Formats: sequence, structure tokens, C-alpha cells
Amino acid sequence: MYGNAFIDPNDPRNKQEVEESQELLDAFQAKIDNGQKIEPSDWMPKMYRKQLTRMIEQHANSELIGALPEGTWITRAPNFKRKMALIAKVQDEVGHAQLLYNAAETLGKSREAMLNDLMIGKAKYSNVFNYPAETWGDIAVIGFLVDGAAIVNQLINSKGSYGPYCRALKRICAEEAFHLKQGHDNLVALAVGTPEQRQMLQDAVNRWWQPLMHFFGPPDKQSVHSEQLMRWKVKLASNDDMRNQFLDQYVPKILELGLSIPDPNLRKNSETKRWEMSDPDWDEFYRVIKGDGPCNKERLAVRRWVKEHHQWVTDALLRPERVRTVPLA
Ligand code: BYC
Repeated sequence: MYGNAFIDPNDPRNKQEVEESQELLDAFQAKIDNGQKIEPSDWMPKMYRKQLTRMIEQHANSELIGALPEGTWITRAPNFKRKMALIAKVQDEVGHAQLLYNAAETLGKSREAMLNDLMIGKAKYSNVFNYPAETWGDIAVIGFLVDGAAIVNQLINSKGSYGPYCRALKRICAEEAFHLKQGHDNLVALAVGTPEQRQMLQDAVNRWWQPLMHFFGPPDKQSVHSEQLMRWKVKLASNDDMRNQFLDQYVPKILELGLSIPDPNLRKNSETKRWEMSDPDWDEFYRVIKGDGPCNKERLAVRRWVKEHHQWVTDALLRPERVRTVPLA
């Protein structure tokens, strides 16, 4: 089915509009099929606008909230060099949110509305950031494996059809490449460290494995949006294909460090070239993305706190007339 979801084609009053829209829809699809980018001033179907807004907004929210688990370790980093690298990384993630909110705004939703929807729990963000970073091992795993998963996803999405999203992702991917090096350096230091450090790292891999498998979204047969997004070349690989690509790239890297993966059924089928694995607990995935994960409440509480305490910064930048100044004596 491919059509404008807001028009009932069986209603005779809509005939003219449907015919006209069908022409526009065909021209739009042809443009995408020819590999042209869609820009903000171009005509686009309402559903394309809605889907892109949803996806970019969720992505921007993920970068903003994603800064929090690592942010909690800035004060506890094991040495000054690692502290500096972590500060820079966390700052980058917030910068990525900024780039992505800019891209989402080109579709018509204001940043204020997006931040508000995030704060009240109406908008989603990535499942992975609803888990705590318990030890420095978690920071190594986030830096290498979560960022690694994000790069797999973002490199694919950066070849998509919507110009502003693709351009933002190209810049983000370049910065993520540094994050990966930072994560890998942390990971190797722990993997070749004392038995306690190794165990700390292994425990972190065990904790993050399932959320990482969830990161690419539900299995293709359960994915709600993939079919439409792939027709519009917003997504260029399905959730299962991205997960498979991640496993191809990262399983060897984990194993070469002598670490194990907490799934006894994980193996690559040499005939199908696909990874087989235990089914990750999808009930947990849906619980987490609906707001009932270990840290959802804590994450949103931070957004509320920021809104309450830092509103004056936004006012000073956007509405200076609202800011009361105190005359200097
Ligand atoms: N988490 O139909 P489906 C980072 C939802 S930040 C939460 O397959 P789609 C980093 C989905 O929204 C980078 N929800 O969806 C930052 C939908 O629900 P709604 C984060 C998820 O869109 C700081 C429902 O499940 N990356 O790396 O076709 C420090 C059905 O799913 C998730 C992005 O945001 C999930 N994991 O495909 C370190 C990537 N998966 O909206 C690192 C951009 C699915 O109908 N997004 N859902 O209520 C995408 O590429 C796609 O949206 C997805 C899902 C592949 C994630």
C-alpha cells in the first residue's frame, strides 16, 4: 500500500485531491528512486514529514539523554587523561543532539515542543540509555560497543533521502569515529589489566549485551515502520540487517580480547551468512521504551531539573526582554 494516509480515496469528494496527490506522490517517489535528496522546501507527503520528524526527533533525544550515563563518570574517571577524553565525548554527544534538533526543526516541529515532549515522557529515545553505568567497565562498553552500534546505524542512515538528516549524520559519524577510539582504548586497558579489571569489563559486556541487541529495533517481522521507511529510502537496511552487520564487525573484536559473549546460542550460519542467537527478551525492550526501564524516571527527572533551573539561559539567548538584570553598584 502506498498512498496518502490522510485522504480517503473512496470518498468521491476527495477524487480531485487524490488524483492530484497521486501525481505528486509518484513524482516524489521517482525523485527518491533516482537518488535525489529531499530538501525542506520541497513538497513531501504528510506521512514522510511525520515519519522523518519522529525518527530524527527520537535520534536527537537519544543523543541528549545518551550523554547522561557517561556524564555520571566524569568526576570518577580513573585518571586525568581519561577524564578529559570523556568530557570531550559527552560534549560531542550534546552537540550531536543540537545538530539533530536543527535537522528535525526543518520539518516544522519546534525545538521547544520536542524538548517538552521528551520531558513529559511523550517522545521516545534509545532503549540503551535507560540502563545505569555501574562501573568504569560500562564506560568502556558504551564507548566501544554502543558507539560502534550507533556508527553502523548512522553510516547507513546517512545515505538516506532527507538532505538535512544526512548532512547532520555525516558530521556525527566523523566525530563518532573518535569516540570509538576512546572506547577501544578504555576497553583494551581493562582487558589487559588486572584480573579484577578484566572481570569488571566482562560483567559490563554481560550487562550491555541484551540492550545492544535491542538497539537496532524489533525483529523485521515486528517492525512497524521499516517497510514504508525503506520505500522512501529513509532507512537503507532493515533492523535485522543492521544487527547482523554489527555482529559481523564486533563479535571478532570482542573475542580477540579474550572476552566472552553472554549468549551460548550465538553463532554465524556459514550458509546463510546470518547470525543466529537466543531471542533477546523483547518484552523487556517494549517495557523499557514505554518508560518502565531501570533508569527512565531518573533520565527524565534530569530534563525536568534542567528546565526548572536553566530556563534563564534559554531566556537570555532567545527572549532577553524576560531576563531581569541587576544594576551593578
Ligand atoms: N529504542 O518500526 P520500528 C548514540 C521503537 S545515540 C527505543 O522498527 P524504526 C549515543 C520505534 O521508535 C543514537 N525505541 O522503528 C549517544 C517504534 O516506536 P514508535 C541513537 C525503539 O523507526 C550518546 C517501535 O519501536 N540512534 O548512539 O523503523 C552516547 C517499532 O520499531 C528502538 C538512533 O536514534 C530503540 N532502540 O526503526 C553514546 C538511530 N528501536 O515510534 C551513543 C535512529 C525501535 O512507533 N533511528 N524503537 O512509537 C533509527 O535508525 C530507527 O528509528 C530504528 C528503529 C532502527 C532505531
